[in-house]
Amino acid sequence: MSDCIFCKIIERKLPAKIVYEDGVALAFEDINPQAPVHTLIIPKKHIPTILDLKEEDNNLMTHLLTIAKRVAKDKGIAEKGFRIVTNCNPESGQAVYHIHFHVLGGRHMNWPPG
Ligand code: DGP
Repeated sequence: MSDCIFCKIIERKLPAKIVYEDGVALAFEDINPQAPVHTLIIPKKHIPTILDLKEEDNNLMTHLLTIAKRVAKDKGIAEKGFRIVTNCNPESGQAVYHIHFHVLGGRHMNWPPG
């Protein structure tokens, strides 16, 4: 989608520190990290929010979780603990309307989240 920041990162029209890529997904470092590890996992397919998912996207979303697991292991936070977050719509704080998982770790996570 032409005005989507994350689509521009996929197309290399915007720079990002990419840590993983395959045919359907991309992982890159968040520009405004909220923890020592803060990586975003996105599908290459433009899907605005969780509410827009279709049954045909089930495998894709599971694949994103597999990448999140891989990122957590690669960054050494898997055993200590980490958090996967996805925001949906304004009250959640969603700023970029291209589905993404935040992988956060490297510090103690509080609950409830802010
Ligand atoms: P959310 O609020 O859940 O939509 O999270 C969007 C995240 O995207 C936020 O943590 C900051 C990050 N972000 C926004 N613009 C850019 C960008 O241009 N590059 C990178 N690497 N991250 C971005």
